[in-house]
Amino acid sequence: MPFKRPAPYPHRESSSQSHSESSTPYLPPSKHARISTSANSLARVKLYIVQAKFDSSTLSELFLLAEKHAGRLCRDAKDADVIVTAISMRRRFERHIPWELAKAKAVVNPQWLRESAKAGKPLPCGDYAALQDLRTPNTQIDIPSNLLPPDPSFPTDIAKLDYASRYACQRPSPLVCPNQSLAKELDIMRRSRALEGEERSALSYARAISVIKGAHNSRIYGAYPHRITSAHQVSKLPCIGTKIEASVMAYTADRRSQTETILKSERFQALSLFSSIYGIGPTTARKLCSLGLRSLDDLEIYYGVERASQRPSLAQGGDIVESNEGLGDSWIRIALELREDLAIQIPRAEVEEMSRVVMDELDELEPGCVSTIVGGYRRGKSESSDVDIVFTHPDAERVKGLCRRLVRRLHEHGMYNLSGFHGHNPLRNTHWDSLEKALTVFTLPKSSSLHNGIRRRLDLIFAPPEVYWTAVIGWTGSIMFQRDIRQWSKDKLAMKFDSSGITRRYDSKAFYPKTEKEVFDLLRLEWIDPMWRNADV
Ligand code: DCP
Ligand code: MG
Repeated sequence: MPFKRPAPYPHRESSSQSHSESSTPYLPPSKHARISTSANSLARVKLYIVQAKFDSSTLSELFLLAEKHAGRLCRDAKDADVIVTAISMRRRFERHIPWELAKAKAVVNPQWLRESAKAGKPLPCGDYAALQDLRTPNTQIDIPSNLLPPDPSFPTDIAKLDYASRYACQRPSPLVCPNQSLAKELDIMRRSRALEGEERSALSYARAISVIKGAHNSRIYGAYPHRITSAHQVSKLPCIGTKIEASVMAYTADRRSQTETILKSERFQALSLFSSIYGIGPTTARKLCSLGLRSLDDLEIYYGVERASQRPSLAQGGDIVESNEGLGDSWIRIALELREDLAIQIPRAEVEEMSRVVMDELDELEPGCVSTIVGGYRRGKSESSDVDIVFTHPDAERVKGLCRRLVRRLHEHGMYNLSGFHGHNPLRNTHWDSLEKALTVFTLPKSSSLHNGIRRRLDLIFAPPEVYWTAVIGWTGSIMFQRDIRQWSKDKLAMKFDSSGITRRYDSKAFYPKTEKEVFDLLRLEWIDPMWRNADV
């Protein structure tokens, strides 16, 4: 349900408002914007929130904050001192607020409101400026509108999707489906097969999970409930063989987990633990197990890692590693050191902040780039295990080598600890494209309001403009969704799809759809919004 904007707050500004400067200078991003705020009083600030690009939960969070802390929530941007927006591109912003007006206001990202509310006073707006063009007025690049995010994003016509399709890219898969506990149960079985190197079996489970994630519609289950309760329902689903069907039935009969034995197994626990370390895949995990290792202590001794208290911390701005392939054991030692940080999930606000910080650096290096945060974040996950961002520039020539330059710059500015260019990631063996990319470990700088010192995994992917949207689709995932786009393209259209482009198989002719929707059109697929692409658990 769309979030309803509350009625504007009554104007609490008093006529005796002081215009004295606050001890923290409250600097608008634009020279033209002069905001009268008395010392430390957020309650005097008049706010306007541009609703575009916010999801409903963020919007309700912001309205609640504004209602509680700000002086007034304006109906019209021209009455406001501060405009809060998630939009960062001028072209797109201008669809909502005239540019002349924007130049006279402080235009900030939502973090400004969160932090100001926390601080109980308006923080300097300049640190939270939302629009690149207001910060760098001399670097105007004409970005073709097709590279900007769709606004509003094209609605998904759920009724047109096919719940019983064999392909995840034809089914609407929500983040959490009515059969989520069953999907999780099957995912334990999938993981145990994957850890044991039984890839075909693991894929069958992944496929069954994606079918269950997508098949939550009344046409299959009856009006209510949408939970699988009978063998008859299961028999209507595609891609579920007799063995998995038996597991599904056993689970649905009494909802008792069949996976206790797996979870209790010492081997499963050790393999899961080892493969949770970045860079260790199932094969290495099994090798370590066969050497009799079972715990982290075992692993640390085996790799000669010092105890946590004695370990030297990876210095800020550590080495740039051109590829982790030749690193062998030292890569694992580094990964062990990072383990605790990388296990902490990243909230959406921090994902956005990381993207903003990186984009600012990139803008200094090469003005006019555009980017999309992809991966689980784009599919609506409240927390992510890493941050994936796809970048491009309207001028394809400028994309070449940009990844390396950006990583160097982040390194110089002390924002990352380690980076591998095109490094082989054993966990991502099914998703390797020819795009320039850097798999980095990043830390928000101290100047960031969300600085917390936690090292985060950050994947930077650079695509030429003509394949920007295929890259965005491939990296948005989920894994089974994009895997089935590839399968569908091959089976039905004799085309090859991956993040680096779409080609016709028989003559290798390349296609360059101009928007994300055009990719779906070209592949003769109904449009599915990223929120409905959660075909994995
Ligand atoms: N991907 C893929 N095949 C893989 C791994 C990844 O197609 N084997 C694609 C789809 C993923 C995207 O790349 O959605 C990003 O991969 P992540 O591993 O970062 O996974 P997510 O972002 O989906 O989830 P999270 O990072 O929160 O774990
Ligand atoms: Mg991710």
